Amino acid sequence: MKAEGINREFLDGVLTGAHPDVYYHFGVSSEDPLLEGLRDVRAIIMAGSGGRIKEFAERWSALNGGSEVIAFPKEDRFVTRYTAGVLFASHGMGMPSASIAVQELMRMVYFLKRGDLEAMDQVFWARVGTSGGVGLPGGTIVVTSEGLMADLKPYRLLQGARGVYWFDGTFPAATREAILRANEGSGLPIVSGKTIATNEFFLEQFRLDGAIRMETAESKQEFLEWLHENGVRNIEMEGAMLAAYLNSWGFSSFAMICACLLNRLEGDQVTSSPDQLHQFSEDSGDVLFNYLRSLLLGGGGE
Ligand code: R2B
Ligand code: URA
Repeated sequence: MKAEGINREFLDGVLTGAHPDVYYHFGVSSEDPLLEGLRDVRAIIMAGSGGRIKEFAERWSALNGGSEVIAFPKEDRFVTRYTAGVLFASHGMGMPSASIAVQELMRMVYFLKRGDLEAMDQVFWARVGTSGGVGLPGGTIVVTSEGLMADLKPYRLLQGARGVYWFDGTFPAATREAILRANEGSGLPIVSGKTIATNEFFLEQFRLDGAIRMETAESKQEFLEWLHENGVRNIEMEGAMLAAYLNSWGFSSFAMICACLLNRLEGDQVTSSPDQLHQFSEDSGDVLFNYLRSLLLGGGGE
């Protein structure tokens, strides 16, 4: 962990009881008795939609002998469940939404682990999601090596008129390799590579089917081929920020696992059938669960 990256000026006052921390978008605070049940958290799993979070929590509970599932009271922003050492939380779509979830969850981990950096570093983080494949067919699952923005530079934010805050979008190699190992023999189509996270589904992904169109068929193809030549294997909307923020605190174990819904070299619209989409989502969930089982349950079948 990197102590210097942590906002201790604010967070240590929460530990001493000088003031509470209100995780507003999750509808809980550090004074909420509900959080006492989460002290043993070992993994934080994020996904875009609340429905997926509920399914993941039920599945993990079943694998843990029907462990109690704790539901956070507020669900109008993010849906959150905790069971058997794993906190499952939705983050919505895009980096503005997901950054709120990630920052509040990081603060929560600091509180839950009482600022103990070693205990915090035992926590595994992952986002499981969907993406557009770059040269990969629908159904392929990408475990990200590095998260970048659409210009192949790392995540950054405006620092007022003074410049930009830069971040590091690398995903830890050891975690990625452990995920691949946990899935050996699963038959699932898994690759690893760089992922770009965009601020928009249409324009920054060079789609030609948005309400607004900025590119031609040629410039779109050129962009996607440039990405491919630079090792990018998929496009989504959160990964660059996720890695950036977790690296700021120096977490050593986090990953992103995304199913490709389509091959962007071949099209823009998501035309897979509901059954296919369901299968893609199941497969990326399986990749996560194969790893979670090996990490927290010592392997074993479902
Ligand atoms: C993947 O899918 C969503 C857009 O459809 C977005 O949250 C993402 O990263
Ligand atoms: N999510 C994205 O952000 N882009 C796609 O093409 C598919 C899913």
